Amino acid sequence: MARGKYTVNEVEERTGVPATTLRQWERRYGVPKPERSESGYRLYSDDDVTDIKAIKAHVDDGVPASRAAQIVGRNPSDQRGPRPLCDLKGELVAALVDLDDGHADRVVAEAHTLYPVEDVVIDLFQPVMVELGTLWHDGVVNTTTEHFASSYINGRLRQLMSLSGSNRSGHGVIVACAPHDQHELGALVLAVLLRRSGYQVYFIGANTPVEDLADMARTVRPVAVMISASSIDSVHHLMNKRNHLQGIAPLLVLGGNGFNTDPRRAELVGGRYLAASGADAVERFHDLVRETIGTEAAVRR
Ligand code: B12
Repeated sequence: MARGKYTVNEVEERTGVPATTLRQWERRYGVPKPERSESGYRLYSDDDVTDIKAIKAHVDDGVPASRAAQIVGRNPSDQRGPRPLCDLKGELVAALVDLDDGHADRVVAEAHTLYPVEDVVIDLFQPVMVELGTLWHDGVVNTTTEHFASSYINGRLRQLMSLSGSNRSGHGVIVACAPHDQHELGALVLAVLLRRSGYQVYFIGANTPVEDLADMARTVRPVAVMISASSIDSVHHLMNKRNHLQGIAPLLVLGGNGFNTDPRRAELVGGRYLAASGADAVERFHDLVRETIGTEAAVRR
C-alpha cells in the first residue's frame, strides 16, 4: 500500500526544511526516501517526516548533514549503493569534453536506469551544462566543445520531450527564450518538466521575437506564455517590447538567470516570477493555473 501522502511543499511547511534541501539530502544521502506519484512527484510518508525532523535537529546542533543522515540510520557509508548523480555528472562532463558521445550515452543510460527522469534532468543534465558553459566562459574549452556538449544535452532533452508524449487535452503553454537569447537549455528543461506534468507544451526555443510570440498566442490560446531570459540584456529586450506582452495569455511567466538575480524585474516586464529552479517553478505553476482557471482538469499531478 502506498505510504507517501505529503507533497514536498507540505513537508517543507511541516519541517521547516526547504524543498531544495530535501531533494539534496535524498540525492546525496538517500534519506528521506519519498515514493513517486504516477506523474513523478515526490510523496513523503510519516516516517520520512520523522527522519527529516531528526536530521534537521542534528544539523541545528552543528552535526554535518552527511553524518546526521548516517545517524538516522538509512545510509551507512560502508554500504555500496547506486552511484550518486554527482559522480555521474563528473563522468558525463569528462565524456563530453573528450567529444566521446558513446561514453556519454553509457553514462546517461546508467542514470536513467537508476533515477527518475526529473532527477536526471535537474541533477545531471542541468549541472553538466552549467559546468560546460562555465568552462567555455572561462576559456578552458573552445566553442566547438561547448556546441558539441550543448547539442548532446539538447538532443537528450528533446528525446525526453517526445517520449513524454503530447497531451492535446492539457492546458497549452508556450515556452520560448527572450529575443537574442541563445541560452536554450533552461527553457528546454522547463518544457520537459511541464510536458511530464500533462501540459500541452509548445517549445519554441532560442531567440524568439516577441511580436511573433504574440501572434502565435492569438492562434493557440495557451493558458500561459513562459519566457526564459538568461541575461540582463535579455530582460531589457523584453522590457522594450512589453507592450506586445500585455494580455498575451492569462498567465505570463518569466524566469531564467536574468530574473533569478532580481525577481522584481518580472513585474517591470508585466509578468510573474515563480522560482529560480525549474522544478520549484513548475510546482508553483500548477497552483497558479488552478487559481487562474479554477479547475484542475487536464493537469495531471
Ligand atoms: C551554458 C551557458 C552558455 C551557452 C548556452 C548554450 C545553450 N545553447 O543553451 C553558450 C556558451 C552558448 C553561452 C553563451 C553566452 N553566454 Co552564457 N551561460 C551559460 C551558463 C554557464 C549555463 C546556462 C545553462 O545552460 N544552464 C542550465 C539550465 C538548465 O539552467 P538555467 O538556464 O538556469 O534554467 C533553469 C532555471 O533558471 C529555470 N528557468 C530558466 N528559464 C526559465 C523560464 C521560466 C518562465 C521559468 C519559470 C523558469 C526558468 O528553470 C531552468 C531549469 O531548472 C550560464 C551561467 C549559469 N551558471 O547559469 C551562462 C550565462 C547565462 N551566460 C552569460 C553570458 C554573458 C553569455 C554570452 C553573452 C557570452 C558572450 N560573451 O558571448 C553569450 C550569450 C549568447 C546569447 N546571445 O544568448 C551570462 C549572463 C550574464 C548576465 N547576468 O547578463 C551567464 C550568467 C554567465 C556569467 N556569469 O556571466 N552561454
